[in-house]
Amino acid sequence: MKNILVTGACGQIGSELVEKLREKYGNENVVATGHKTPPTEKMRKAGPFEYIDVVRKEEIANVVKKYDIGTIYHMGAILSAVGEQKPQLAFNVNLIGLYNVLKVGREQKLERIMVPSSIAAFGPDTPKDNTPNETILRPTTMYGVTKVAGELLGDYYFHKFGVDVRGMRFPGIISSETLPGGGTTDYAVAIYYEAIKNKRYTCFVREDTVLPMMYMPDATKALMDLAEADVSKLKHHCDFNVNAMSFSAGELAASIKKHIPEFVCEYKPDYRQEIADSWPRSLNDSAARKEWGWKPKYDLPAMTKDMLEKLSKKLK
Ligand code: AKB
Repeated sequence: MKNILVTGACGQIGSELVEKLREKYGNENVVATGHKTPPTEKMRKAGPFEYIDVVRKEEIANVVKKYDIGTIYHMGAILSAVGEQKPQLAFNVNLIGLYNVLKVGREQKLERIMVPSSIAAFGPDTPKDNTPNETILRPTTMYGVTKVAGELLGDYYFHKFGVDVRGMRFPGIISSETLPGGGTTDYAVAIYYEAIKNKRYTCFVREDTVLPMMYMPDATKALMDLAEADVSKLKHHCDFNVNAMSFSAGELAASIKKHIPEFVCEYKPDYRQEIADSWPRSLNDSAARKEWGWKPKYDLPAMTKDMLEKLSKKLK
């Protein structure tokens, strides 16, 4: 088997994905790459690390050649909230960056490219509950626009050039290891940190805002399972809905309060409310379940218990 490269390896999903991939395929066989954020001591010591800017195609091409890469997990991206403030940056990183990865994939005949999409591919006209896999894709954020275009580009490369590109539409991802940066669903991570540190949190979306979410162990498993799925069973490629749990900000606060009774959450919606309101509340993921056996493990109570245990130790 050829080696694996992860872009965005110092980001929220990338950092945990690198660990899981190294556990499974061996430390030396998984090359972590980042743009500006330096890797943790642990990541750098465990295996190879390189800096690349995905906007520069030759930087990706050189690292792919140097390490005899067969699979890229392309996790480097600008998220929704930052994307609204810096649309040109989001366009460059998310779209030009992806296009470069796909071009390198074609030129160097990579075995597989994994590219996450997002619930941000949907928009205010999309059905909000049990959102079908095939539905209206009219996002109202730059991030969402790049995600729809990314899904289409990936499918185009699969059908036109035979590059095996795969991906799923991730909901908000919650993890105890690395903080997300610049997303609309970041409140669902910050709330746990603040509950432990200060017993208070001011949430930037309304109490009744319901969004789909997923715990990180399910997210890394989804990526690795889809990467290993039998291609002959896949009817979809870059646009699988994956559902895990849905809850309102108020329900999230209540689940924390069960463990920390003195915890108080206030709600002061800001510009991110409009973004959250444009996204679905839950997804129909029957295609992912049928085509590659997707099945999440964590619900809200199980996630809250695990998050609070892990963060209490970490923040001691
Ligand atoms: C964001 O909030 O921008 C991301 C996402 C849902 O893709 N977490």
